[in-house]
Amino acid sequence: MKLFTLFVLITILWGCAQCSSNNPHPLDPPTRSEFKLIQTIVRRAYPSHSFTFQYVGLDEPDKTTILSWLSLTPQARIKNLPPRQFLVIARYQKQSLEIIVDLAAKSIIGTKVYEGHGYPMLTLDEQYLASELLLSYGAFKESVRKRGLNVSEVVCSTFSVGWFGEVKTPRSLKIKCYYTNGTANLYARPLEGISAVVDLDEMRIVDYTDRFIVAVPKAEGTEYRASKLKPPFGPKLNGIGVPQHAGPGFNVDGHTVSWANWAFHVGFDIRAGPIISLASVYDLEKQKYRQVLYRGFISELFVPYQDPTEDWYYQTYFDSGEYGFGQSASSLQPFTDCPANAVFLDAYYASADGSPVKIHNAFCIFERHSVDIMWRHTEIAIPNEVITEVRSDVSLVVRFVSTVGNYDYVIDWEFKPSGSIKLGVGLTGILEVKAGKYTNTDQIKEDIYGTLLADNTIGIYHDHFLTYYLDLDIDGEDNSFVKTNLETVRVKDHTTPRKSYWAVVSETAKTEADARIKFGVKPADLLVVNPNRKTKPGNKIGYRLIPNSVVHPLLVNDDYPQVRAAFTNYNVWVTPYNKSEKWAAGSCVDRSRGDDTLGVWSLRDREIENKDIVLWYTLGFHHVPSQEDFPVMPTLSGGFELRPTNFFENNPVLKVKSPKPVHWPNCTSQS
Ligand SMILES: *[C@@H]1O[C@H](CO)[C@@H](O)[C@H](O)[C@H]1NC(C)=O
Ligand SMILES: *[C@@H]1O[C@H](CO)[C@@H](O)[C@H](O)[C@H]1NC(C)=O
Ligand SMILES: *[C@@H]1O[C@H](CO)[C@@H](O)[C@H](O)[C@H]1NC(C)=O
Ligand SMILES: *[C@@H]1O[C@H](CO)[C@@H](O)[C@H](O)[C@H]1NC(C)=O
Ligand SMILES: [Cu+2]
Repeated sequence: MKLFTLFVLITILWGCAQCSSNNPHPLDPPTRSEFKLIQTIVRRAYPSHSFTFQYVGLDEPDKTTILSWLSLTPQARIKNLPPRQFLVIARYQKQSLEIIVDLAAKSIIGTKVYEGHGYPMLTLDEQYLASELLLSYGAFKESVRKRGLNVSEVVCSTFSVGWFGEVKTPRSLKIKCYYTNGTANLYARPLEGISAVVDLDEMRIVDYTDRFIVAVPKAEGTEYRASKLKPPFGPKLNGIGVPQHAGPGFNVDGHTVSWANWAFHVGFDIRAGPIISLASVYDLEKQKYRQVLYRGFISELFVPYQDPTEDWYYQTYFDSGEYGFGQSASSLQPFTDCPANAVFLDAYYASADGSPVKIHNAFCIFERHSVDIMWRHTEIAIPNEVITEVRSDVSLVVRFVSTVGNYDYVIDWEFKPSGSIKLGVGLTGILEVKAGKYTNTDQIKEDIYGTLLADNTIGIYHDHFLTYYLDLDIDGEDNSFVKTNLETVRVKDHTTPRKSYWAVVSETAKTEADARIKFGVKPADLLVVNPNRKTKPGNKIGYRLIPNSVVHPLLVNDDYPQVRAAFTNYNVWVTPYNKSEKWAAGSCVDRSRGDDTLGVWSLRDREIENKDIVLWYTLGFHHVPSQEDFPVMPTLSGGFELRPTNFFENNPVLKVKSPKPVHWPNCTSQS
């Protein structure tokens, strides 16, 4: 496959040449040199070693500033870049500080002590330090010895502790440990019965108990590394490549991507991960780009486990607010995570001491030749003629993978020439399991809160909720949210034999209360429309939400984790745009009490009609583990679609210029 390899290389080189840009964008994430400057400025004010950077991110300019900057000519944009300001959230002297740094002024322009409940995101550094503490802790070494194990084969992990009504909530983490001997699948071999609590501000163990012993599950059958697995191997799969002789069909200028009829900006945040901004689609008829999405990102991921016993009840994670979904990014692997025709982008975040850390290949961008049909029709009714018109679909995907401990989340933003944006979520990785005494379901007479997956191995039931922040600006900021319910109507005059039909009953949400939606049995179309713009036939132009993985939380509303995750109580919420309402679980989520969530803000019941509004959408999965999920889980996919609805005057891909057939170069496969 020599020839093929050659033009893949050309593709990759071409891609990288586009990665650096002289056209900075006000929504660009902090660069490596900006991180260094922020570090220097903040360190000057706080030279103490006990000062830690928990979060550093762009404090993005106001929307009006961005929109007026966008209206400038490209030359004027360079000269008039809005001031680069950044938010630093720090821990210092047992307080959480919110510091605003202005780079033009080379100084701190605001400092606030956070007075609310909860703590900022955990740094990787402090999690690592905390996880190491037990290994030299006498009582723990004794516990390991008692279990007949060797402490040199033990690794530990840190777990957020949540909030369960405590009045005092010191900043702390729980530690769980695993046995690695004979496997890389450490999550499969937990040391059950031991619990330890670390005070993070003091970085010491403040509680340790060893209550019971259960043998660690065996290593056999837990391995997932190809190099360690034993024959037989299979199924055998055939390879395929996508030759793109002319390189990718998209352009990446810094963080701005343009492709086919789309243009958008790809940002990165240590907490949110990918942020897509200013997505606009070219309208062939109007001969201009039209605004669709001002800003979209995953605001929070809530993962509550369903085992209420002592060692597990607290496991109710907020993967964004506690762990940092961006900080947990994995470097994407060419040819497997992303196809041969992908272009990669790196990302940076600040470590606990403020230094920039690079995540190599944090994003990949590629054209997906899905072999799906964009549209088609065969007409045989016309005499002496058969008409067949088919267009094959191609889309552009921005992919990102976040590995939060045991789980891997594959996040796709897919842009389609038809104007749709499809948001994909894939769950894979390794289950969190509990060690038990059982080897067969026949032996089980109690609730084990999970599925027996293998000898002594219980996959605990849990959920994954992902809450998306979607600031849609359909042809401008002032939008409305419209519910169109489909209602069954009984026919009253009996002029035909039909007894019923369904009709569309539309309702525009006036305030936030009208826009809290739980998907149920009743079908409804949910639209964000621009009530000030209509199509020629008079329909309001809009985009609609097509849900796919719909679930509702099953915990009671007054259970502590659910109070903290009240934003999952509805699948859809709409709020008026407010720059400071970004994080559905609140600004400081670790040990939060649920008093700063989307659920609380929405109680103000603000007006949302013909206003700049934000749509919040929660998708989810109830995960009842099955044996196929062990020892590593085949990807479980979900997602949703934002689809133009009376946005265009007609099919926007009617006149699409389809890709020409590309013939495979003459080469013989060696495999
Ligand atoms: C524990 O593991 C270490 C390193 O693998 C080894 O040197 C040591 O002999 C082991 N101890 C026991 C008691 O097996
Ligand atoms: C490690 O695993 C091997 C077999 O995989 C076993 O023979 C050995 O005793 C184990 N060592 C410890 C310290 O658990
Ligand atoms: C914006 O949101 C914050 C947090 O909910 C709130 O304190 C503030 O009053 C809001 N601003 C406006 C103008 O509503
Ligand atoms: C590829 O192979 C075909 C059939 O063997 C041959 O006719 C053609 O000339 C070859 N093309 C190139 C570029 O080598
Ligand atoms: Cu799961």
